[in-house]
Amino acid sequence: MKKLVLFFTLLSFSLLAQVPPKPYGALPSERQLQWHDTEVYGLIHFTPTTFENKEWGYGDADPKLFDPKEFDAEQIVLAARAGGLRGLVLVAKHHDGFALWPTKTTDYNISKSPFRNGKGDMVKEFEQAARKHGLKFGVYCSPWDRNSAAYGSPEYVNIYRDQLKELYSNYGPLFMSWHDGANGGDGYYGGAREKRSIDNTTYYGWDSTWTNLTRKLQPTANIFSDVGWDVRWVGNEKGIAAETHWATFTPQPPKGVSVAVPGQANYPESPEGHRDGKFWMPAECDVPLRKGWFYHPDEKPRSPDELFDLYLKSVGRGAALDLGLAPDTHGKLHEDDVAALKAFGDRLQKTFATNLAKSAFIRASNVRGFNSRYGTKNLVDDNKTTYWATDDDYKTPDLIIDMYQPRTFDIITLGENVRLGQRIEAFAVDVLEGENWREIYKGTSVGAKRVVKLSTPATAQKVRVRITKSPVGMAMNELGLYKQAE
Ligand code: FUL
Ligand code: CA
Repeated sequence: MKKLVLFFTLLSFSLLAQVPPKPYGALPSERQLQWHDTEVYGLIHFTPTTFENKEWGYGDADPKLFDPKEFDAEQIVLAARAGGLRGLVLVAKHHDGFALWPTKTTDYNISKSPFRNGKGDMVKEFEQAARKHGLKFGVYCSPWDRNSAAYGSPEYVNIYRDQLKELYSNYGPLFMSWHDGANGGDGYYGGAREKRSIDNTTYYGWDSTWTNLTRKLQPTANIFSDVGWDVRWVGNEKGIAAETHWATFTPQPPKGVSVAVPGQANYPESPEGHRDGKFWMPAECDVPLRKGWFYHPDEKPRSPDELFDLYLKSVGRGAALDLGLAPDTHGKLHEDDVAALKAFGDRLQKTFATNLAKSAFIRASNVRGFNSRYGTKNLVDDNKTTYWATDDDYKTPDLIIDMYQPRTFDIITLGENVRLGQRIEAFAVDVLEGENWREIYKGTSVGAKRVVKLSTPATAQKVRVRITKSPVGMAMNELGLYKQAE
């Protein structure tokens, strides 16, 4: 009898150890998980506005102006790839209303330009070049249209939806459908040259557009706007998320409005998001490589140092970096931009080439059910689906990383298996000096990825990571110690 009890006790114990941790809070969809893996991508602005040297085209530029004689989608895609970018979102139509594809919805499109003798489709060229070189592809189609005579009327909303339909139907699976929040003002409007304002809480009917078109025709496309649905705007165009970044968010409608709609988000809360927010809606940090979104000859690209810093403040906070790329009037990226991207990409690659934790012995204060399936080896196997987990009631564990000899590092990466939600609220890192642990960093949220940069490099044989606050047990899939490359 006693033996039987022991047998069943052991059996239930080992079965329990097989059970994965319960998910916590709002969870990402499969499409959002794919987006998290993209990390750094680009946003391309190129229309007649480039040839006018403006930031916002008025909508009256002669299509004949659009004549990029040396246009080369592959040159742009390869420069982006060298920069470590894994996707490209093309502005297929900006506020000026000029469509880069031969659309049936408006005459104001690429077929009226000298580009490829009016036979060109730039969306197609970008799409094919991106896919050829392994980058994901997405589109931005501006709802505000300063060319359209119909802008402001219900008819225009149908035109806009037909434009999306074309973009969703002819360019393969998209990873993003990007929707900006610029909402009316003055423009050409078919020659009326006047100011038109719309009520952005009702005019575009986003709910129906996204439900009936985007989700149906492009189920893989992450819908981006200042209030999601899949990815939220970070609330600034500096490319920076808050140091504490929650991937969860509850878009708050402004005072007097009952629903949160694009262009109406409560921006001050966007960089940080909401702990225990209702939806998984991580931030995208968008920022142009130069000063403007469009190419201007007198501006310069950001330095590799600045770009690396932006990476730390976006991807390194569990968000993503969307870098604006601006082809010049030849139809290529300027050589300065190509060089800046290459230096940034090299810096990323060299910095993250050697994870010092990989050849270390990592001891956890707790492993779920003593089960090696949840062991610490999962932290350094470059596989996001495997993870170190703790018992449910073990919420503040620590990890000791023994590198067998003193090593110098200044970057620490942590990652959570976000399929099980965003769990960690605070953590700290120590190094062993003689007999004593010295704290070298204290941080908050982790999420899909956390990249900590120490202000001064640390040298130690043993490093300790302490989870200091979490409502549930751990599910961590990544741990890294690196030395930043110069
Ligand atoms: C904004 C636009 O007004 C800018 O021109 C640019 O396209 C930026 C990415 O989005 O809403
Ligand atoms: Ca792993």
